[in-house]
Order: sequence, then C-alpha cells, then structure tokens
Amino acid sequence: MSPYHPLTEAEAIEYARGLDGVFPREARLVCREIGDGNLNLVFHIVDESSGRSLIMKQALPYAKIVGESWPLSLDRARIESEVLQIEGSLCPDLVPHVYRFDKDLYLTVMEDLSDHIIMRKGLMECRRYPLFAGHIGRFLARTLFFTSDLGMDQKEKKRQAGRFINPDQCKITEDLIFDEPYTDAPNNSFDPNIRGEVEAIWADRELHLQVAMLRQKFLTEGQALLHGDLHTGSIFVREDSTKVIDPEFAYYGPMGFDIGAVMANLLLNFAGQEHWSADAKARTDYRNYLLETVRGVWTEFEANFRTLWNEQGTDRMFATPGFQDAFLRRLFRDAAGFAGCKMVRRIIGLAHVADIDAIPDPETKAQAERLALAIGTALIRSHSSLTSVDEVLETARKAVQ
Ligand code: SR1
Ligand code: MG
Repeated sequence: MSPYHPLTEAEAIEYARGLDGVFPREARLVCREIGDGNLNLVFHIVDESSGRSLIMKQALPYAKIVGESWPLSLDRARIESEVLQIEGSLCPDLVPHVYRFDKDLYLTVMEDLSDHIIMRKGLMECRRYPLFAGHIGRFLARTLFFTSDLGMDQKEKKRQAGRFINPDQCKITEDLIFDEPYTDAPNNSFDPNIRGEVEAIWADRELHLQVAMLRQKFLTEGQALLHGDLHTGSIFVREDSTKVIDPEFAYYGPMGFDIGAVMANLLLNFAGQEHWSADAKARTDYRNYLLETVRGVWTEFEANFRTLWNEQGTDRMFATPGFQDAFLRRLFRDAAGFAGCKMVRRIIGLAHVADIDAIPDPETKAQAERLALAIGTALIRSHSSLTSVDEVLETARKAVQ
C-alpha cells in the first residue's frame, strides 16, 4: 500500500524531528499549517528553543479550491522540487533552498522565507520593491534561456521536456485561462455587477480568435521550462530580496507565458488601486511605480537575455544577424497577449486575486474589475502588432481615463 497520506500537524512535527541533522535532539518543535493557496498543505515548523525553522510543502491529490471532486496528480510535487533545484542552480539567490524531497509523501522540505512577505500582499499595502524588476528580469532571462534550445544541449532539452510533462496542471491552465472565461462555463465566478461586460466578452468573436492563437501557443510551443504560474502570490519579497516559489505548474511551454504572468499581476494590482491607495495623488504615484516596474521587468529581461544569447548561445544558425531581434519581437508580443489572458481569467474565471477580491466596497470593486477587463482585453486584441513596452503602459493609462 502507498505510504502517501496528507499529514496532520502532529505528524509533520514527527517527520521534521526525524530529518537528519536539521533540529537538535532537545528541539521544542511547533507547527502550523499555513497553506493559503489552491492546492497544497504547507507546514511551518519552528524550534522554539533555537529559533530554527523550515517549510514542508505536501501536495494534495485534489484541488483544494474545489474539493475532492477535482483530482490532481501528485507528480506535480516531484516536478516542483526538481524545478526549484534547476532554478536554484541558475539563480541561487532567487529561490528557496530545497533540503529534500520525499517521493513517497510527495513532500518538499525547504528553506523558510518568513522574513519575506508575499508580493501580492506588499503591493496591496502599496509598498515598493526597487530591486524587483532587476531580480525577476534576471530570473526570467536565465531560467528561460538555459532551459531552451538557445542555451542548452538540444538533445538534453528533449529529454528534459519529457521529465516535465505536467498534464493535469496544464489542463487547469488550458481551461481556466484559455477557455472558460470566454463562455458561460459552470466554473466561472464573477461579480454580478459586471455581468454586462462579461457577456460582451463571451460574444466577442474577434477577441476569441486572438485567445485561440495564444491557447495554441500554450498547447504546442515547448520553448523553455516555464515556472508556469508566476503570479505575485508565487513571489516572496523584501526590499532587498526576491524569491520565486511554487513552480508546480512547470512544463515546457512558450517563454512569453511567464513574462506575461508577472506583467499581468502588476497590472491587476494597478486596477485594484481604485481601492488600495489613500487618495488620488497617492494612486497616481503608485500606479506610475507599477507601470515603471512593468517596463523594468521587460527591459531587464531583454538586456539579460540578449547578453546570455550573445555570450553563451549554443546554436550557430541562431547567431544569424536579425534572428535575435525577430525572436524578441515575437516574444514580447506573446508576453503581452498572455498578460491580457491572465488578467481576464482573474476577473471572470474560477480563481481570483486578492488585489481585486478583497476590495470591500462593491462599486469600487466593480470599477477595478472593469478596469482589469479593459486592460486585459486591449492587450489580447493588440498583442500581435505591439512593438514596445511603452504601448503596454499606454494601454493601462488609457483604460484609466
Ligand atoms: C484549480 S487551481 C486554480 C489556480 O491556482 C493556481 O495558483 C493557478 O493559478 C491555477 O490556475
Ligand atoms: Mg501556487
């Protein structure tokens, strides 16, 4: 019989006590299950004597957000721990350290990042992270470049793509991002105050055509090993530090999907600033900060990626003059289109974001939702002709007016 079962807090303490060389024999261990995501158990274990702590993350065999009627493969826990280690080898300062993976319990033991906060929460408190764009730009450039045909052995890349087939998680994305928001699907969940805007999206065939193009890319373009769910709830921050967590949706997909995820979540917070800012001046200032961060994410990514390509590219034909520019032009367009889809799904689809959903006043919340839909749909419509990140910023500014 499989030893797998979801641990209780008491069992998590016993498990932690048994880890070699982690806690002293006299440790006074306490544990809290702190998982607030949609899918897993997360145990925070602290030794009250020494202050030493760690995180143990265990996959559940179903989606917590819906219940046991939505089964999920536990293999995502193996994928997550292996991807964290690959990302750690490429950007050691930007991910938590993995101490061990238990393949029977689908449990990863990793560094505790309690001295950071979840970026989404920080943005809802209007905090600023001056190093974030540089950090995430480097993370995106290194993880995407070195797992792609541009920067690794191409036979090894095919073997690696096989190790990271992640069908259950991909199906969630395919349904929740690239299908259900565009039809009257039972999983959808949206504010009745914006039904008019939602129905207009359901009827908009031109918009659907653009989403279909992006959906096809997600299904078929295995460019690089993606994080796969790089929203601001998957990023821990301090002013001086950024840590990417939770790559359980990782698979070989289109690079623009990860870049677009970061942009989309900054823009969702931009929309939520209808509520979170103290007054009109603070709102304008913080929105400008968010837009400059969107710009920084792209420009830092691009600069790092071009340097890696020029200095460490592995493919002779890809060094042909003009190819790099064409590649990056297309990648930017993909990122903008995916960003649009990721905004729309958080307003109409099953899983939302607190930047919008935690707004207490119904009219302000509806206003923020309309703004997010306006920016998201504009990016989807225009993505295939965009040429510069300034146009993304302009799209957001125009939607506010
Ligand atoms: C059923 S899981 C819903 C969402 O939570 C995750 O964080 C992903 O974004 C997924 O789409
Ligand atoms: Mg997650």
